[in-house]
Amino acid sequence: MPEAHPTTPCPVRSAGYDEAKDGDDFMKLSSVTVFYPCYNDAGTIPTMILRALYTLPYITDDYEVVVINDGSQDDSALVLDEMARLYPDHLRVMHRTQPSGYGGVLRGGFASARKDWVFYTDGDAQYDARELTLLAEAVTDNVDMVNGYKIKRHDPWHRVVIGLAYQYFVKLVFGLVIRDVDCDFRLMRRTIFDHITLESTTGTITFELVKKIQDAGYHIVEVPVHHWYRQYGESQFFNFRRVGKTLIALLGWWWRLVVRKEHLKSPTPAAPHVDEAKPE
Ligand SMILES: Nc1nc2c(ncn2[C@@H]2O[C@H](COP(=O)(O)OP(=O)(O)O)[C@@H](O)[C@H]2O)c(=O)[nH]1
Ligand SMILES: [Mg+2]
Repeated sequence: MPEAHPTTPCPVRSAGYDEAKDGDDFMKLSSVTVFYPCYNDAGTIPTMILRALYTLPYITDDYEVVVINDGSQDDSALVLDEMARLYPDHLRVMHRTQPSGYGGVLRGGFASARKDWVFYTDGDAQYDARELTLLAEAVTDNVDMVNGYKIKRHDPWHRVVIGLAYQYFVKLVFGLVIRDVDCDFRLMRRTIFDHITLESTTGTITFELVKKIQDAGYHIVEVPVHHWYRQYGESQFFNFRRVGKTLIALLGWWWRLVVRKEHLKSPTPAAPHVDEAKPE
């Protein structure tokens, strides 16, 4: 019997949820964009949105939720339009008629974020959006990114084994310092995206993102998060065709990021800054 999502008590309540609201030492974040990519996630995306909407006030007073639907074939479009009608003040939904892939959608989400911090996780609810409070609690003045790592992966056993091999392989190939590059549960300063340029249109975006952020010298911290079995739909990523394509793409990225270090050669765009008073 697969281990289901927790029901009660809410895991976040006992692990930071109330403290985030009441604790003396928790500093709310200035503003946060929660972003979800959605591809055939109609069965889970409303819960993901609702959990973001009622978790966010504990960690910030200024927030938005953004969802990009990448041409889903299920009823995600209908469900999302209804959610946007119900929450016009805090939810923005975009529909892509020309699918741009997982990487393309993440890049779109980062580009459209309007707040100081950007959090994203997948729309399939394998992560618990309420645990965003745990990431927020790890933020200090000199932290630029808080990355989750899976306490335990809840996927079919062969997927767990291959996932572990992939995780260590990618870490080794790219010299990554974080333990779980495959954990799509991340909170980042939005200004990071003024300095790094992402190109992936596929799942390779995860290691491209982490490698470029690491090499740009940003301070990354990690916190443990839960990971649950899929409750709706099927894993889209895990099939031989996609895994094969990812491995080939990985070689190309190794050449570009590790051998040629292209991302370190191109000049970094200057940081946007508040206009300084000019001498008359
Ligand atoms: N745009 C786009 N998003 C995808 C595609 N495949 C998966 N996704 C998104 O990526 C998320 C994670 O995919 P999933 O198949 O669960 O990957 P896994 O968690 O690694 O097994 C899903 O919730 C989808 O929103 C795709 O082909 N295109
Ligand atoms: Mg998944």
